[in-house]
Formats: sequence, C-alpha cells, structure tokens
Amino acid sequence: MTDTATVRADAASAGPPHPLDPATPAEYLSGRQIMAEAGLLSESVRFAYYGLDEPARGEVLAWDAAQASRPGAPGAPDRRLRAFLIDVSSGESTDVLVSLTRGEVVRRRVLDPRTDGQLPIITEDFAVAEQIVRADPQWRAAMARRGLTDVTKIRTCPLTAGSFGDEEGRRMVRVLAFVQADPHDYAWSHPVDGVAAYLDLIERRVFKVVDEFELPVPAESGDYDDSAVRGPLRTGLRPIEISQPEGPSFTLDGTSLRWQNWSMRQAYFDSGEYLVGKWVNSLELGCDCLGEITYLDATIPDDFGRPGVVRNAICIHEEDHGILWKHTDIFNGSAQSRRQRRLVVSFFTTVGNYDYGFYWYFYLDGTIECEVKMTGTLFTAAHPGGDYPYSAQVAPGLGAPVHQHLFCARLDMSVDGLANAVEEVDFSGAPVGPDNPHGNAIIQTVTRLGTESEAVRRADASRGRTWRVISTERENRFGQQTAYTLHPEAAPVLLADPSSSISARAGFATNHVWVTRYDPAQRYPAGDFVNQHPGGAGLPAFIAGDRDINGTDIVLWHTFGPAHFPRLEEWPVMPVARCGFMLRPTGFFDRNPTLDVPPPSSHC
Ligand SMILES: [Cu+2]
Repeated sequence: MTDTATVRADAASAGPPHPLDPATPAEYLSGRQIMAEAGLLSESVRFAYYGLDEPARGEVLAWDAAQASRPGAPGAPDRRLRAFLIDVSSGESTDVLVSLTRGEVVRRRVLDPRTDGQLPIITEDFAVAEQIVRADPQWRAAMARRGLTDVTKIRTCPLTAGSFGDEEGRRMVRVLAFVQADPHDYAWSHPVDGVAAYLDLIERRVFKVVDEFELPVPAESGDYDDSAVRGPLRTGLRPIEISQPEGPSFTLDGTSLRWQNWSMRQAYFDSGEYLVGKWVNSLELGCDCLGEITYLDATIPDDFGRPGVVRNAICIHEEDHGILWKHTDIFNGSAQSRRQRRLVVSFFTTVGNYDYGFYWYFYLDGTIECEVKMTGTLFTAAHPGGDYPYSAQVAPGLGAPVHQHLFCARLDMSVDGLANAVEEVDFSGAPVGPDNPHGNAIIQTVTRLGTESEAVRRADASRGRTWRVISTERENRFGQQTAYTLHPEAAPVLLADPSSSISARAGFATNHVWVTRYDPAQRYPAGDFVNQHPGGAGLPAFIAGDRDINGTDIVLWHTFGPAHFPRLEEWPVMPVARCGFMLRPTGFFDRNPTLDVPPPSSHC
C-alpha cells in the first residue's frame, strides 16, 4: 500500500446488524413508507430531522451478551427511527417515532412551539429566506438607503431567532445581510450592519424590519482564493509522505472497529438548531487526510426524508504521536523508548460560517481524548473603530464579535460495569503541622458526589480539579476502585448574564460538569428542541428529581470550549483552534499497560 491508497470500509458485516448500526437507506425508506401510510406525509411536510432512535443501553448490552454466547441468537431490540416533521404550510411540528420491527408509528406528539420550541432549520429555509427577504419592500428600502439597490448582490444569512419574547409562537429567523459583488466575492468581508429582517417561515413573509443604525459596509476584500489578496504561494514546503507498508493495524467489520486493546462501534446522532451531522463534509484523501485512511460513508436524509449518501464522511486512521515512554537509567544503563500511537476517528462539518472537526483519539495507554477543531470564517459585523469592547477589528471597518464556543459531551460512562460513581479530586498544599513541618507537602482531596444536585460542578484550574468516574464494584490490586478521570481544560463557562435568555436556554453551559442517572430519553444537554426554545430544558430539568448517582448507571456531561476574542491572524480564514478533554485510566490497570509495546525498531 502507498500513501495514496484508500480503503473503503465494507458496510455489510458478516453478522446480523448491531442495534447501534446507523440506519441504512433501505431503513429510512421503510420508515418513510410507514409514516406515509399513517397519513403523516402530506405534500407540505418536511423532515427537520430523521435518524436512528438509539435503543436503551440495557437492551444493547443484553443483545451483545446474547450474541457472545450464541452468535445469531434472536432478540434484537426494537429497531426505531425518530423523525421531526414540519408542515411548512401550517407550521405544525410533530415528533414521530417509528418502529421498523413492528412496521408502525409508535409515538406521535404535536409540539406546542411556545413551550417546546421549534424544530431545527431545514435545508430549503436558506433559499426561501433569501427569496422572501430580497422581495420585501421595507427591507429593500433599508438597503437602498445604504446605496444598495441591486438586491441580487446581497446575500442573506438566516440566523436562528433565539427566544426574546417577540416570537409569539412563530417559526422564524432573523436575517442579516452581506454584500457579494460578484459570484467569487467573499461576502463575510462585507456585512451590512444595523438591519435585520424578521422572517416568519410559515407565513413566508417579513413581519418586521429593524433598521437601527448605519455604518459603512467594509470594503476590503477577504477573498483568500484571490492572488491579489493572498499574494504568491510560498515555496519550500517539500512533500511529507506517510506510509504504512503493511496497512493499518485496525480492523473494521461493519461498524465494529478493533485496534490493539480497544473495540468500539460507531453510532451517530444529530443535534441543535441547524443540526451538525447533517452538514458533514465529504473528505478528500491527500487534502483533508494524509496517510493510510479508511473512510465510512454517511447516510443523511434530505428535507423529504429521502436518504442520500455523503461519501468519505468519517475518517479512520492511525497516527504516530511522539514518545509514549522513555527512560535512560543511571544505574543499569538501560536506555529505552517507545512510540505512542493513536487511533483517530473523525469528521468535519460546516455549520454556517464555521467548520468544525470532531476528533476522537484512542491511545495505546488507555487514554481517550476528544478534540474539536474550529476553523472556517469569523461571523462579521461593521466595527465602529477605536477601542470597542464587544468586537475585534480584523479589517478596516470590519469587526468580529467576542463570543464563546461551548460544546457539551454526553459521556455515557461504564467503567468496569454499570455501577459507577463520580468523585471530585482537588490538589492543595497541606497545612504546616507535625506531619508537614516544612510546609511542602501536597495532598489530594477526594469528594464523592452523591446526588444530581451535588454534581453540578465547575472546573478550578487553581486546584488542578478533575473528576474521577469509579466502579463501585471492581477493584485494582490495592483494593482501590478502578477509575477513569476526566481532565477538563477549565475554560470559562457561559459568560452571559444569569438573567439572559441564552443562560436559560443553554443551562448546560453554565457549569462544566453534570452527572445524571442514566435515562435513555435524556440525550441532549439543551433538550430535544433547541430552536426558539424558551429555556429550562435539558440538564437543569434532568436533575430536578435530584436522583441518587452513587453506585448506579450514570451519565457524565462535560461542557467545554473557548471564549474567543478574534485575532487579526484569524481573518479572512481561521487557522484551526482546538479544544477538548481527556479521559485517562486511573488505577484502572495495575501498572503501566504499555510495557508490552515493542520498541519501534530493532536498533532502539
Ligand atoms: Cu470563534
């Protein structure tokens, strides 16, 4: 194999489908048929979301155990798809659950948008918004006042509306404008500030135009494809080639991925106002990924619930990761080192102006790392010049607001079985006393989090705070409970005022850690329906019962991500910024689990 070789994963596994396998095109079509027969799919109905409804963890474990003892045994959990249906003529929004196994609709709930929020933005909303806004007389007048009379040269950006009390149950977006003088122009360079069109997506009309102030449209081009903007391409970068002459060290059977002492399955789901997985990129070998790459395609349904395939959506490969361990012994003269290596499972998605890469790393020493790569372009507005605390000037008259990227990982933990508990671990200096006469001793303080309300926690970098998920049933050779530790980055939690709408709507983001009792219905940290939700859903609601989390089946939720004051160097396209967290074994193994890793070559 060479560095340009690509291996396509064989989607068909030898065994029966696993309950966590992604839905296939045939399953999407079959689910669609069931909904059509139940009268749910009129001509004006669109799919705002359509995906696998993951079976409860207990059902999956039971099925795994049954297959291990008797391969091919029956008893797979009910195979279900979940669909969010929006009738674009009436606005009726429905949450539907379909059983493929039983061939029927098993649940159908019509949402009340005032309390439940709205379904995610659908693909056609982008084109519909531009068409309607461009035709609106009041908005055209606002543009004309700024000298912008050719509306075909104005691009519109439909932003989810949030919840500020002016929505009255409408399904709506707030539309901002950017000038794109010609098809290759970079619209983000030219925001038309001070004007927002409020668009009702069901009535298909602009019901309000806010025209607050007038600032010049920034003129400088940000088109980084234009040699006049970027200058001549630099030289001197000689090729880097990565080759694995014997192929990668992992195997993929269907969605069952095995590498070293790891085994895992891939299931994906989607979330948010615009969705994330829906906008997954098709990756290109040699451009997005280098080396010995295995790709998985993704099946993504469109607005009509018809399955489409995104080629090369998920990238799986191995990476050298520098030194694993190394020591030169001053007494016995032994000098040895080992290379670290990691299995990488990743995808990239484009959500509006930003491009996000989600990377999961699995290391030889049992470490799991999640890394989010943030790139793409800054969301821009006009900048008034001078010292202005709310945004950074990145080009003349062009500002990029100070903002936060806050992600929440739902970590469905099972450390050595289902009976787990979480401990908060802080470092501190021990007080001076008979045990510590010189005041130089350092100790760890361990606090068990007993209930959901006790487990709403913030990181504390000054104490090196981590959280340890322990098995309450299994012990290591010293009788300590086996554990995995969450290492946070301790960036700020949500900085918006506690009285703000966003604070209520993104309650999950007001703390770094939450722990809940496992509940298959509690999957999304801001609740199931984020778009225009008035607030209070998700984690704050999940913990309202203050359940016992000590020695039971738990879920650990971790909020992470940076506060971002844009740099000049991030315009017009942003070099990748990274954030994430690590999970490291802590007394999970009885000693360094990588002593058996061979030296990288015979002369080492
Ligand atoms: Cu940012």
